[in-house]
Amino acid sequence: MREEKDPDDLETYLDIQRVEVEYALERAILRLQERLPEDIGLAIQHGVMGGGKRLRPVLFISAYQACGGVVSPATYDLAASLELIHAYSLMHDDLPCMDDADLRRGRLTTHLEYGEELTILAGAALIPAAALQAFRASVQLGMSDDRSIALTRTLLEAAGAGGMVGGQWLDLLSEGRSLTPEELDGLHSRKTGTLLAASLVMGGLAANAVTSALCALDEYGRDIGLAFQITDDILDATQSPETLGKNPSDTELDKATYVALYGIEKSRHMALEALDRAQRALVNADLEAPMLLALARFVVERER
Ligand code: GRG
Repeated sequence: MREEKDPDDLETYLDIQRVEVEYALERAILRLQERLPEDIGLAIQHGVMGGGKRLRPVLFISAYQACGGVVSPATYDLAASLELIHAYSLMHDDLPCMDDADLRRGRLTTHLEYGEELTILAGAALIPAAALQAFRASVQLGMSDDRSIALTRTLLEAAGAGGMVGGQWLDLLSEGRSLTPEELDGLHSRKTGTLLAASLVMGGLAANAVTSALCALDEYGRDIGLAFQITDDILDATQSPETLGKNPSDTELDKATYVALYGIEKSRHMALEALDRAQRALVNADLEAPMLLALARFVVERER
């Protein structure tokens, strides 16, 4: 007898959402490849399609559904805009002038396959492509001009100076230095937390959610961002390259991490506290979001 899968089960939900996100990513890459030389197109394909948890688009879709949205291909195009930004950040983060990484998601990094010049161009092409895709898909979904602009702005602000790029700059400055707890939180809330929180808020905006729901999603996003980063530091300190799909690098690069500042046990405890706060933010706002509750737990229980 064929085993029926329970669609409310997180694993099944993740599988289903990832397939749709990957279709949307393929559509986005094809659009880019039509306008770019073949070699840059291949570098883009390598950086975007090489596996990955697809956490940001899945968070977007879960928030969208929790706020009453009904998914369509345009919803996944919107969700995929987050992954385009995420993919560029990993491609550039792995470059020799940044973290100088040779493995990502169990494969050689994009610059080792296609060279630094093509990787820089491919990553750069993804940034405006993501913004255009977010705006175009918002219009396709019938969102008002105000909401479409707010959604695109949320994406770009999270990716920019006040978010991911600013956090990366702080990260580079922190190499070889010890940071205060406040400095460490500030660095990671910008580098990792803003894009995760933006994924949730964008999902709410796309579903026309009320302000109180948007605030709860933002709060949830910031706390799972913190839980995600602490877990990332724990995994870097405890897991093998085979499990991680990349070489652990925090010690080698002398990075300021939660593990370095607090140790493994305290870090685990802090991740669980952030998970608890994230879940309570949704419950307090009366947002019925079983998948978001489960995803918060997934963020701290993942093995890669
Ligand atoms: C402009 C040259 C230049 C560089 C900027 C913006 C930037 C490079 C880097 C951002 C820093 C960064 C890579 C943040 C994300 C850190 C992080 C925890 C990545 C791992 O995310 P996962 O676990 O990865 O979601 P998967 O592989 O599952 O997609």
